[in-house]
Amino acid sequence: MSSGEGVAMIREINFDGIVGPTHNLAGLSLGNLAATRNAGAVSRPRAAALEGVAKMRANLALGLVQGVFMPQARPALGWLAQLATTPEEASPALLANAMSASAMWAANAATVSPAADTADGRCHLTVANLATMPHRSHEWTGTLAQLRLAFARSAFAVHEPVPPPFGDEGAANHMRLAAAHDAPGIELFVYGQRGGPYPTRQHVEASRAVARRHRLDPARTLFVEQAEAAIAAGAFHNDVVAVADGLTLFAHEQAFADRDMLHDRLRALLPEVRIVEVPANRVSLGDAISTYLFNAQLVTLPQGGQALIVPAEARENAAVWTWLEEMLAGNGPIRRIEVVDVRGSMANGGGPACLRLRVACDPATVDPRFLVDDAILDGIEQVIAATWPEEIGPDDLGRPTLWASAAAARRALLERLDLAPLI
Ligand code: SUG
Repeated sequence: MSSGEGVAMIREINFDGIVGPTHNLAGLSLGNLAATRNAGAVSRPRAAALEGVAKMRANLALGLVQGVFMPQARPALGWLAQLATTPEEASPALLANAMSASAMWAANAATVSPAADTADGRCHLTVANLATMPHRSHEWTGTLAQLRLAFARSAFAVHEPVPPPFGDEGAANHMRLAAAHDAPGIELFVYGQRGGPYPTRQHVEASRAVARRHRLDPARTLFVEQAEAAIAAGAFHNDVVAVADGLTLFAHEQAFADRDMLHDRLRALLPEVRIVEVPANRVSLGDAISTYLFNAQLVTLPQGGQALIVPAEARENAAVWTWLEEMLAGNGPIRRIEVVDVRGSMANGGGPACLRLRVACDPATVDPRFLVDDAILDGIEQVIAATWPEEIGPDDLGRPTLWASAAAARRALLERLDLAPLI
């Protein structure tokens, strides 16, 4: 698709969700071990949001194209109204579900199929219904409004969520392998069938519906079952145990229910695929999940070669870091490791890859208000530093003063970025 005259320049844009002013640790996600472990602790929304901005700056410094998504209005008044209640009258449990800043994890905003994979040559996005977790089930309306604004041009098709009960958690359960962002790829949809004691959040029928909507070539689309052991160990999304970019699949040995079949099918469809697998006897599923080794941003650098952007927790674990150093010393496709500190988000089980949605498209076709450079990030940083709450404890969630200050902080950011239509 061309943005006008001339040839379209397809780049991968990482859209990061800005950590919202109500970021808190209510422990709402069963099966997300970090979130459960930190339930009831005091959060630091301002520090967490500034960490997110620093991560975006690090991406820009690598020469990547960077975008942003805005926090959503919280408490979620419309959702509470549908439940015939208000922030003042809702039970503490319901109110916590209306106060979550979980829209920051943009990897769960939508599933994206670039134009090169779709029958009509448009880039398709299906907003995720996030139906499994109550606190996430009301995100989609705000997300849809935002995506319709950011991707309004005819180069894109933005779809409403697939209907519940078929849970869909978006790009966190989707991977793409291709020689280039503008070359036809293989799309992998990872779904859960069993999760031990935990819910499976991605239903295969949702994945199949997304693939049909996006008009993908069935011959180049794979539906892959996630391993029950991985979900039971805390991999509530596939992107906690696997990530793909270009021709590289980086995954834990125990990520998939039938690893051998997946490897065979991939090699048959894409002989040049590079499978970088971390064996369980080097890094256990437990270590992989507690460090978020695989919740890394695997990116192709403009000068060529791939970099893996890992959370600081990966450097602090001897087994994980030793494995990464050995990988770098070898002859694999990943030539560089970058470390970012997103501890505030990690406390809720959201690593570097959770915070971003990848969209491969011509940046000229995106609403420019959603694209950032260092100067725009300076402005975002100023608003966060001046208006985001410093701390939120469990008792604060019910305070009208917090609802008012969070609303004012969000409004200040939207006005700063000329995004008042989203208010
Ligand atoms: O859905 N945490 C999120 C983390 C999402 C991570 N995203 C990806 N893996 N792509 C979740 O479990 C915790 C919020 C709370 O408990 O308040 C939370 O929703």
